[in-house]
Amino acid sequence: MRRFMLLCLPVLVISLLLSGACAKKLPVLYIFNWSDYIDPELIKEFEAAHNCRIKYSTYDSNENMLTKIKSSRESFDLVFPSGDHVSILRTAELLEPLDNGKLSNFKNLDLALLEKAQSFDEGNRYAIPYFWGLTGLMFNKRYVPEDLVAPRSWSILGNKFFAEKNKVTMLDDAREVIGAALVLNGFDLNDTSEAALKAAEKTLQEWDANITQFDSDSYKNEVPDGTTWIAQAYNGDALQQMADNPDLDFFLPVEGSSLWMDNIVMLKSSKNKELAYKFIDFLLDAENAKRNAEYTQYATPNKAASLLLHEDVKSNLLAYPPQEYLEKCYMINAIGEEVKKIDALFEAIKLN
Ligand code: SPD
Repeated sequence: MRRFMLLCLPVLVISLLLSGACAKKLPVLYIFNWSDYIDPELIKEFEAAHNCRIKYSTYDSNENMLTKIKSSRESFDLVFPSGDHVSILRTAELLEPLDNGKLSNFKNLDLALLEKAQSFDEGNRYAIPYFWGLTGLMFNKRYVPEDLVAPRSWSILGNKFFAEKNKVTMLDDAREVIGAALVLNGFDLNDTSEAALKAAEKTLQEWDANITQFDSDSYKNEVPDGTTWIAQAYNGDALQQMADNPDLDFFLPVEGSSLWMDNIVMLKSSKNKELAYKFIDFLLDAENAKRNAEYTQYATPNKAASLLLHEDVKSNLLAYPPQEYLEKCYMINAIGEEVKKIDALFEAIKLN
């Protein structure tokens, strides 16, 4: 027996070494996306189908994503910025122009939405629309009385009911926070005129008396567990929580809101462009895009997928609001150097 073991040992060592070498050889795709923004099963299926590994990291704001991409030595293949940040990344020459001819499922995208995407990506050269959405207010019905939310207005954020309670949060997103105050005051959320920002500042000072924190992730747990009673929230994230918790609700404020489109972009520094194209095409497949939209609860720009959506998903007005509501919303545009005024106001409010 001992002799047999001794004979087998070298064979065992060699095969272990070989299997290690093979595992090391698996191609790796580095993906950097918003948190809770993909069906994890799709990642596993892509890895199995393409015999590769996906190294998946997440962020909770465009600003954090940009800082990490610019400062980190880690390099990503695919990133999922909002429209305004597609322009910023492109101007910084960080994006690879895409050859849409390599994407057999590109044809599934809604032409009207591709047209809209041209406001931040002329000629649809760098960005593939991923999901679109709106921002509103998510609340816990156990703590916020119905008569208080009944007007369905942004102004609830300044209501005296919340004074000294530490129960209100807003997103850690300058464009969304200042944007909400601008929209409440009847301005376009891309307006950086003195009059617009003065009005927004006054409103934000009133809200700030109630606001505990600016954070784009924790509300997803804190509104359900009652740590926070009302939070500015992205619609799909709120719908994910509402799916299994009847105490939660969400509304799109009557004054209007932000409207954004997040996109898949390939970084120029990507080391695995062919595999990255395969992953984009996999996400654009009608059935995969349908599953992804039903999992994340965000609105899909994939027309073929939207035809397959479950009726309850398709008819949800919080994800797919009627045209008359969309007309009251503003796309967050890249506004160049003007954004510094918005950032400065946001920093001042946060420091208050
Ligand atoms: N959990 C996914 C959140 C995606 C939000 N993206 C849009 C941000 C626009 N300011």
